[in-house]
Amino acid sequence: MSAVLSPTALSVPTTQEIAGEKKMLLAFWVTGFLALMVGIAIGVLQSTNYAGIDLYPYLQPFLKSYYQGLTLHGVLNAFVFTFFTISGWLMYLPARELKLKPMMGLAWFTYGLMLLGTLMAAYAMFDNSSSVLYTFYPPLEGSPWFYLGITLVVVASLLPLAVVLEMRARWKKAHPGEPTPLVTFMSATTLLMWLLAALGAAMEAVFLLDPWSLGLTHTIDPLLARTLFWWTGHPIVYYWLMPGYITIYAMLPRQAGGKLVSDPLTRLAFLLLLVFSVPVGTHHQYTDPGIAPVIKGVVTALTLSVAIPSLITAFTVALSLEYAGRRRGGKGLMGWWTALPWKDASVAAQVLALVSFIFGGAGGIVNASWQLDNVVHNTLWIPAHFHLTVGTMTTLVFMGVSFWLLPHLTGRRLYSPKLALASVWLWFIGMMTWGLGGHWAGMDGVPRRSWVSGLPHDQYMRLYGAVHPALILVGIGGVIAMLGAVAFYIVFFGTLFGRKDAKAMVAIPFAEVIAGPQGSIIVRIADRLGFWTLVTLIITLAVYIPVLWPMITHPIHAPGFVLW
Ligand code: HAS
Ligand code: HEM
Ligand code: CU
Repeated sequence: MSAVLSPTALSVPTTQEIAGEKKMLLAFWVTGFLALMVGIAIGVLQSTNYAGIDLYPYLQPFLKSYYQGLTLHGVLNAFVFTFFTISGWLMYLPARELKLKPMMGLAWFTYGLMLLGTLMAAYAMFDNSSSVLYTFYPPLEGSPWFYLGITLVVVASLLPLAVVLEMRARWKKAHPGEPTPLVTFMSATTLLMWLLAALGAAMEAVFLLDPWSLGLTHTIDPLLARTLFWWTGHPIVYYWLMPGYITIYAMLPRQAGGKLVSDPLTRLAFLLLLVFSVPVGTHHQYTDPGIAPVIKGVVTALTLSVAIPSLITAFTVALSLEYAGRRRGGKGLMGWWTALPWKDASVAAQVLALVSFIFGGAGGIVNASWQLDNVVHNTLWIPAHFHLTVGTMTTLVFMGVSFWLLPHLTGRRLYSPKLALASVWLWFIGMMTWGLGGHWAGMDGVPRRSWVSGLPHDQYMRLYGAVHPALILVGIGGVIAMLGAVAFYIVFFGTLFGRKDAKAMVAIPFAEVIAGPQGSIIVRIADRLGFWTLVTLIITLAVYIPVLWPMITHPIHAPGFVLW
């Protein structure tokens, strides 16, 4: 061990300082989950819509149209919930792992800026001036509050990178030659990936959307805007996934009663996610004109590569869980599976999220395959795919994390562990049912983003009667998941406002590893984060310059539309 602790380089935070850090994460976590609560309440209206039940006439004047609701649902769930929880999580965990004090001023500034941006965008969505959906494709035109608000949220989400890199640098100084501790490594790679990912949306916002919505420019280029959006819009899904993988790799094995099998393989998965996530955004544009077929072919291959780190994850995590189950006395081929601590709601949430992700990931591989995507693009298959990924793999994992994190942060006991467990199963069953119905209906051509229940009933049945059973499943699944959410929020608030209990103060369940980082070449290579960020930037530019060049040299000038 080469570590010579230099007291000037490392000052361990005091109990009082740790209490301040807990308050910081709690603020991020609670704000994120409040946004999710509103988002989920609207989600159920969308699943009943597909089942043929139109609830919007009863919601006047709060939600003027299906599309206002859908914009709120997408933005609050996919952006606000994720950005808040992830930002707090990725700053807090390295601080605890490294036993260092983060730059708290910057952490709170991140929170304030993100909140300001959220309030601006929320105002523009609630006043129905910006029902442009969460992809905000121009030439649909929302208000400047919306675009400026989203811009601030994205800028704020980049600041935690500085907080994490600063702590890592301080730690490295005191531990020369040692690899970055695992959770800090995972947090830093996630945020470095996100830095490169966010460049696309940042360019779209600053050069196209913000000046256009402010009236400084009068037309917009929809194709260029979409392309820049998807530069960010694909890798954002790994920004949602990787923070969940941190708990799956680094905590779940211990919660389940075992150990993580391999530290180097974990780092390899994160390194591959860093390098392959960013350059593949145009797989959302297989049907768009103006992008050369050869590029779409290259992007197909690159997209299939980005599934590899998740396949590594599937095997590494399954082995870690098997190890845990066998330690708990599980025998035979699958005895380890039933021996897992299924009564622990936090474990059940994460394992069930992994099960749903097998289907979410398989659907992703279908989408990635250029020809197959033509069958499912813009159908209900796509939302079904991402309710198993971000809607379950991210959301259910973070719900599960809440069950130990809230007691850890507040010193209050988890309110009703039984109800917590029920909420997990209801969410899983609900989402799997909606996922099944949505994939099925999508294959039969039911479009996404369609207010189908607004049609006269005979017309709805003429168009979609043949797939009505699938659409009923979408409706039923949505209602079951919403019941899960109700149970979850009772536990969430019950814990937040519950009684203090000294025994409730659980420690972060960092897992031990079987194969550690010592002597591993992968670990040594992966730790050169600056180098890998540069490699990723070069690959991204190599893919995007040929995509963007014809668009920049042949601009489109479209006027804006307001369709609502
Ligand atoms: Fe995706 C569209 C391709 C993963 C989210 N995706 C979307 C959209 C969203 C989204 C939001 O190529 C829609 C955007 C919109 O509104 O238009 N996606 C992929 C591929 C993957 C993938 C190849 N997606 C995700 C993740 C998301 C997400 C993760 C959020 C968190 N996706 C696409 C494509 C489109 C797309 C196209 C555009 C389609 C179109 O036409 O518009 C891969 O990363 C998936 C790899 C995953 C796996 C699964 C590994 C399994 C694991 C679980 C193991 C289980 C265990 C439990 C250990 C290969 C890790 C033990 C259990 C036992 C039984 C033993
Ligand atoms: C879209 C239902 C939770 C993110 C949809 C759609 C339905 C739905 C039916 C498709 C709407 C359409 O294409 O017309 C639900 C239900 C939920 C739920 C019933 C829970 C009870 C979530 C969660 C997330 C999420 C937890 C993410 C964290 C999204 C996004 C869209 C969407 C990003 C796409 C919006 C768009 O196309 O503009 N939801 N959802 N949903 N959902 Fe959910
Ligand atoms: Cu994608």
